[in-house]
Amino acid sequence: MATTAVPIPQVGERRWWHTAWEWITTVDHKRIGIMYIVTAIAFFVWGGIDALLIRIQLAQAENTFLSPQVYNELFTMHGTTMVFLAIMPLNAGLGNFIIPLMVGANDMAYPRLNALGFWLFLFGGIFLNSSYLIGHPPDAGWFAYAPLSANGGVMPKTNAMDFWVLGINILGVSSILGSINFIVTVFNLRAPGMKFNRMPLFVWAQLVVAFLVIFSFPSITVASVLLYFDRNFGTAFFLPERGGDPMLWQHLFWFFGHPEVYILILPAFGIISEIFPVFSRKPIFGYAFIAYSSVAIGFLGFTVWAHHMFSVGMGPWANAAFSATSLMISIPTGVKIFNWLATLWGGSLNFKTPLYYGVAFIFLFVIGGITGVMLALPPLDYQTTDTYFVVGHFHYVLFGGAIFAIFAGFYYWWPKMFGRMLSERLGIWQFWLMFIGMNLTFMPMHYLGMIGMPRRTWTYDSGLGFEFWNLMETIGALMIALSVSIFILNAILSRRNGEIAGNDPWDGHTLEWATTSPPPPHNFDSLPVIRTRRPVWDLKYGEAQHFTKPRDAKAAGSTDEEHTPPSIHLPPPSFYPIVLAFGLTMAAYGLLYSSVAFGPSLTAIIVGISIVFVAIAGLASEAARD
Ligand code: HEM
Ligand SMILES: [Cu+2]
Repeated sequence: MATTAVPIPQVGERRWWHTAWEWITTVDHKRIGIMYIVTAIAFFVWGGIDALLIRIQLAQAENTFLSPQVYNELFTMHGTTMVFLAIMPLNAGLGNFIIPLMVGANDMAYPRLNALGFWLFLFGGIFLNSSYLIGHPPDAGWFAYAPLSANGGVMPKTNAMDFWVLGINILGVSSILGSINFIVTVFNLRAPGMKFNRMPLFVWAQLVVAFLVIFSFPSITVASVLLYFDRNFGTAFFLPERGGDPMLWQHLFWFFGHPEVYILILPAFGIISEIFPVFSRKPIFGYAFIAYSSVAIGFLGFTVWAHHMFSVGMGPWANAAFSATSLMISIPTGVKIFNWLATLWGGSLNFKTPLYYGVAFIFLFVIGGITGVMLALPPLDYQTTDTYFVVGHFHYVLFGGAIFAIFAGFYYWWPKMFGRMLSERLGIWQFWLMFIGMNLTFMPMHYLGMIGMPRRTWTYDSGLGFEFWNLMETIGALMIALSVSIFILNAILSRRNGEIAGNDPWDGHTLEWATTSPPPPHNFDSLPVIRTRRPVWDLKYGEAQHFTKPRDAKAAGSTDEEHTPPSIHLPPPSFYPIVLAFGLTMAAYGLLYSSVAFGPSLTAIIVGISIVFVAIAGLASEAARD
């Protein structure tokens, strides 16, 4: 069995298909991480185009730019794309690249499972979006409320929501596999000396997220399979006219849906907890409180789901109980905010792009958190549910929270991933455009919601006082689009001729800064001794000192002297993960058309599942040779 990676052909004889084949069969967590991130950025742009179309439609009263049906499709695909194809895989991509480096491992625990997770994500995303070309895009919202989604005689029957059901399940398998991998990696592959209470806070956050995925996704899997049965096999789980109960859908969906919002935001908390200490040149304040409050949020996150259902008539006792648990979540969240502020307090702040995004994150996330607490009060929720107030709330947490932290993470880790810096100048431009654009887009939504503008309707009458702020929101959305374009430009320019980063451009604390940028396939030649939470800082300054003058970044922590690479066992590349993902997706297409063309569908299902089994056998036999 191979002990190092496949020999890389000499530069002259490399063809593009060599490179493509290497990426298709790669099991290296760093390449998989990059593929996750690049794919997710593409979907982020796609979901952003959906949003721009929605905003153009709403820019004026009584606009007819989009039809009601297309409007429904766009807001459904926008939400589904942003949640499942943008933020989740962006977090998974950063986690994939950074976690093994942070814990001092050579790779993830199950490298081929890792590749499978990526290919399932890519194919699941293509599957969902192929609905534009060969069917009808899902149109019942990202929450797919029954009975609407079950076609209970309300809508003409199309396969739109079957695309949603099957796509979500492919993506669910991907997320669960990825989470198992994160958990095993963090439990088993930490470097000697890295106890749990020395583990970086980003790793803590991702660990909690992995558990949330494993415990919450089964709920949506069950719900969506039952929905598929209602839609295709005449069952009656959610259809009242057949004796079913649409509230059952809401319970099952939100039992997944609320933990899901923490799946989206906890990695952001982790990113901020890494960036603040480095850019204030201090240890993190309240390490244990930040780590354990993530765990507390994870637990409490499973007790609040029905705060999305206050107005469906659960009764005062249930509403009171779910209101109380929801309010409790603000305690561990507030604990984090105070610790972050205390980390910045008195620090010697190094105001670079990651810190800009980080500080903005605090500001915006607190606004979203406060409107969340407001919505957790049933009397206020009665007034504002299904209005734009709610849309304002969740965009402050998702855009101001998750997306701002992800951009902070990009500017922070990009040099590690690609060996070159992103431009500070373009970064600051991008930041201000995004910050102003984001507030211009989402702040007026609170006001519009308060004066009665409903969400999920394709247009509004003139003379209700909605016109001015809707137009401003559309202008804000265009600013965000410009800002994202600047980021993409920045990324391309950095690849071409960005400043060479060096191993440790930010004077970092954690292990990823102890290796080269980008790291070699086996990650580390040697690891520093881990006696504290800041092993790389200790290496540079000794354990006692907390404040020192910033040193010349280029000279920092260089471990890249000439050496012969040690013989480290690296897993061989494998073709089977992509084959397995392909087979499963083919079976999903079969299930999609089972009610219109039974014969061909059955064939696709049988062939698809057979491919899955062949791939599993292939993976198993590879392991035997290993
Ligand atoms: C203090 C913490 C929070 C509380 C108490 C809270 C409370 C609520 C409540 C009561 C609703 C339902 C409003 C309605 O539909 O009438 C809601 C909606 C929502 N929240 Fe939060 N929230 C909190 C934090 C978050 C975070 C951190 C995120 C995401 C990162 C988030 C994302 C959402 C989303 C996406 C919705 C809308 C779901 C939909 O209808 O499609 N919330 N929140
Ligand atoms: Cu919730």
